Amino acid sequence: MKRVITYGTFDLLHYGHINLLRNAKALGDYLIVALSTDEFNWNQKHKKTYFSYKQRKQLLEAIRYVDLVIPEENWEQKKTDAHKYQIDIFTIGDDWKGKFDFLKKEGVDVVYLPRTPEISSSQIKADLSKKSISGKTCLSHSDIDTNPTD
Ligand code: C2G
Repeated sequence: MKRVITYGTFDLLHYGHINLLRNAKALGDYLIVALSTDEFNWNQKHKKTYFSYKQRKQLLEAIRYVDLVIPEENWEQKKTDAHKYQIDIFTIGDDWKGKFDFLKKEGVDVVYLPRTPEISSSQIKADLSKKSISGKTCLSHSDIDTNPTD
């Protein structure tokens, strides 16, 4: 059984995250998601999430591709996680390309998956605050002129 792990905040879950999780699961048979805790997000990633760790964990556990959700509490745990969970493949979006190649030395394959370009949690927050300021009726994401090369 091929065991895959990926890491992230997964706030305001969207189809870019789902694409990543589907592609990650397709690399093996069992997918572990190491989900950034609220403390790690705030203190190390300087991200203020909309949903708490508990809420983000609940959402991820409802996704058919996800087999186990564990906490990501620091940048350094990846090496120990690889051994603790007997990981065969580490994967993450290619916005991190090259950053985690050191895991190859632990006998782990490292795969950078294509990121879905036009969507992000911060983009969602920006669009929503723009609309609330303009007082316009709520548009869907597809109504918003997103330049796919952004
Ligand atoms: N992602 C994606 N497409 C998007 C947005 C995100 O493929 N449009 C991917 C990211 O590349 C990442 C995962 O979805 O693999 C989670 O993204 P984030 O929640 O933004 O996580 P990040 O801040 O990249 O945290 O130790 C690693 C970090 O915890 C990664």
